[in-house]
Amino acid sequence: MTEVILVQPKVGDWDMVRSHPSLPLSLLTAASLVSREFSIVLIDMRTMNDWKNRLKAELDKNPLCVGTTSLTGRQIKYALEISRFVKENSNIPVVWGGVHVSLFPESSVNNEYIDFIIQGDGEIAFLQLVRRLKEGGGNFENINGLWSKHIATCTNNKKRELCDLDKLPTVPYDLVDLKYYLPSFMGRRTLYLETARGCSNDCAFCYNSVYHLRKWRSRSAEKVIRDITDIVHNRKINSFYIIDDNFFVDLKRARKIAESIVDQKLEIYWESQGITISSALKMDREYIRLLEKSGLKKVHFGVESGSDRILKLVNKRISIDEVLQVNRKFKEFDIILQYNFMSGFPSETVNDIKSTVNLVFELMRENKRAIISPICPFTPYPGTKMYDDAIKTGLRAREKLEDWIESDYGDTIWTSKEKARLSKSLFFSSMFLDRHRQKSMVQNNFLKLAINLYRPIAKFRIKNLYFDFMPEILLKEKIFYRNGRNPGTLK
Ligand code: B12
Ligand code: SF4
Repeated sequence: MTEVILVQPKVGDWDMVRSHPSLPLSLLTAASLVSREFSIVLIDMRTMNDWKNRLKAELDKNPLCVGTTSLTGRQIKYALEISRFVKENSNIPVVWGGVHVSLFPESSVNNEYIDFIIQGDGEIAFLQLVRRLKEGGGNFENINGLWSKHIATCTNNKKRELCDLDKLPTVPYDLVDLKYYLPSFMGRRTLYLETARGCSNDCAFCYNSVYHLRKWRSRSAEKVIRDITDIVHNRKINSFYIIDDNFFVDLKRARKIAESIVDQKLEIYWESQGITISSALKMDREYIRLLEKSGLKKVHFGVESGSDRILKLVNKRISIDEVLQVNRKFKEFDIILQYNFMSGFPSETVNDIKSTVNLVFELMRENKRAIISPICPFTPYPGTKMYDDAIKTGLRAREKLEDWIESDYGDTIWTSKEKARLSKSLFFSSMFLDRHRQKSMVQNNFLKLAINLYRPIAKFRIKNLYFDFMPEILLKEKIFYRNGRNPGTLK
């Protein structure tokens, strides 16, 4: 008997270049409590070509609900495709969670294919909802974080809770066959792992202010180490990608985790998605040596801009000088530093963008392990200070759920045409800037060769901000979307 169906939508471009898709961690984590009481089937659009047949077969068993997830951007298109399919083939309620609908619960729940939205942390609210659906009777009151268009008054529902991560069980990995989901990192199959949520910093563009209400919560070092040890011993996985937005907030906790990895001779590789320049400045050589010894291979810094004026504007609370200090400090360690930048901030000038480009090349020159993510066009997300500012200065707000499909990697609707073009071209060229990043991510040999051949052209374009004639963008669209349809467009 299937009581709950979860369907993982495609993400977008990255589905096509990675060795393996990322773990459906949002759905798995949301289901960590539900899975202890109800039987769940997880269907993945990315790995199952026959997902529609499978979904239809499960719908025929008359489950309590179907759940799916949402990042802002193209994932919405695929989540809508799933939801429409459910509605065309059954009367089963559709539940959405994830970052996007948490930012826009009200406009999203009005979509014809969606019945419920769970805003923010999913674990407790999802369990409560599934229990109520099982009871029948249509009472959905007092479920914190639940939005529904079926109930007129659900005021209490809008207060949402932030879970205590130590009270949650480990992720129900057995709902999937892990072998499909371990992207390759430095030759090792890698598991995505969450150890903390949120961030207490105050960057004016960041979703954290509204999504995690500017609070940082973590699983204790003991629980994290127990999770890791269990996975290493029982699942034979020896590489971890810690997806926390800010792993190093509590340096003592991070130290304990690193020490335990060393003491227990786990011999893992690990990578941290979230570290701030301020945390890195506080680390001394002995601390970084310990991290290196524990198998830390890569960290991701959000630097955002090479212009101190822009850093101030976005309340980043770091300076270019500090970024360079950290870059030099890590030089002697075998740890890759991946820097993230954006372009297209309000009031940003071409000179500011040049400063970003100069910093990018300086970082790579000074530390041979420094690499750069594609320079993303800035997107103002609701709830952030910069969204409110953008609205005041003429942002055309996107109203419906579908309006957001085209927005990942380049929501430039709020800026001038010339600036939008510059940001998008810079983004495209900067995808090819880094040799090391592609080496560990891209598996397709034809793609690898094409990228290597194009790299010198990309470098020339970025250094000179020369983007006048770019047939390569059309070529990319052709290669990626052979059916000629932009994946961001709903049929
Ligand atoms: C892994 C990851 C990815 C994976 C895919 C993830 C996926 N969901 O399919 C990959 C690498 C492919 C990816 C790509 C992108 N990502 Co990404 N990614 C992440 C990352 C690091 C972790 C996501 C995760 O698993 N979190 C852990 C889970 C447990 O948390 P959660 O999703 O919030 O889920 C909870 C609730 O939302 C809820 N919930 C979620 N789904 C559901 C469903 C149901 C039914 C229910 C009841 C509840 C529920 O319950 C969960 C547990 O409480 C986050 C940063 C972060 N720390 O979260 C960024 C993040 C989600 N990505 C982000 C972005 C911007 C992108 C990109 C668009 C661009 C980019 N620059 O990277 C691309 C998309 C590219 C494309 N279109 O091709 C932003 C999202 C902003 C937004 N508004 O959507 C984030 C938050 C990073 C950031 N700091 O800005 N990403
Ligand atoms: S430090 Fe990173 S996660 Fe924290 S608020 Fe700033 S951008 Fe967001």
